[in-house]
Amino acid sequence: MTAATSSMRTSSSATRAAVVIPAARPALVSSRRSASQSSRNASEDSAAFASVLGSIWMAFQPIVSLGRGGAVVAYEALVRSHDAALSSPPKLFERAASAGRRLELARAIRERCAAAVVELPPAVSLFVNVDALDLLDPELFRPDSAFCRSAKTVVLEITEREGLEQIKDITERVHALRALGFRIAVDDLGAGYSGLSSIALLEPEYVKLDMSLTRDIAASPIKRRLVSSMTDACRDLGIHLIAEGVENEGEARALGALGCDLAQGYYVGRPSAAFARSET
Ligand code: G
Ligand code: MN
Repeated sequence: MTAATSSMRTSSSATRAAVVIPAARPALVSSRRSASQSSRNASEDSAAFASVLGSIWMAFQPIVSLGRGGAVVAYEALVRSHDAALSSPPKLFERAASAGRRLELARAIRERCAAAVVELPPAVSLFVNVDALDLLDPELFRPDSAFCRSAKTVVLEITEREGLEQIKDITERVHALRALGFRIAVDDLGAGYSGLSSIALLEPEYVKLDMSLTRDIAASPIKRRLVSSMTDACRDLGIHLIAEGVENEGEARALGALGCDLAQGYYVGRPSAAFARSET
């Protein structure tokens, strides 16, 4: 087992008993469709949305250790669609939200991730993107689901963290996920929305640095200083830092020299349908 994958921190939260998760609050997860919409429209929607669900597939991008000769320690699961009109995840999620089926799409993605976990090489984890809204879905907490049965291998990357502030019992929900065996990552730290407070809120095992900090880091004293502060803080806190969007050797070397232990990006491997590292 690698250093990164064996390092599930024994936080106090991990040892707590599972808490009971209340049903999702309708105001945050309800469909946009009005109750008066005809059943004919509903069945048309249903058929159309089934084809959306049928179009999705998962790509996997490697996360490697910079210090250990580029060994793959994990993959991030990234949703893709065979439908050209839904080519990016935001388009796919917008389409699902407008049909009132966002949670259904997220569940389908998690099911595919659970199926992929069994194909992973030994001691390699799977990072799965989870929107703050998904933390309101009772299905995410159902211990006998295929996804929860894979929990020890899965790191939940919390995205769209603005929504976390609306979830009053977020701490209990994160404790419940840890009790199920999941680890937590804060995604895109340094992107538009400030994420520092979500490190305190979520006490993650991993933090992912947004690719805007990675880009041309060797030539930027300010970026190097910021990342150096983050590597120090993360080392003190027992958090693994992952640099995203590493596109060339210069960025990989600079990040490694600053003490960043893990990297993801086109330089180390493109997203691919198989768990194979595709060198660029
Ligand atoms: O928000 P998140 O970090 O989950 O987004 C990952 C996205 O970034 C994916 O869509 C992936 O295809 C893309 N990506 C992965 N590696 C790189 C990279 O090295 N450069 C750029 N520009 N994009 C990348
Ligand atoms: Mn992500």
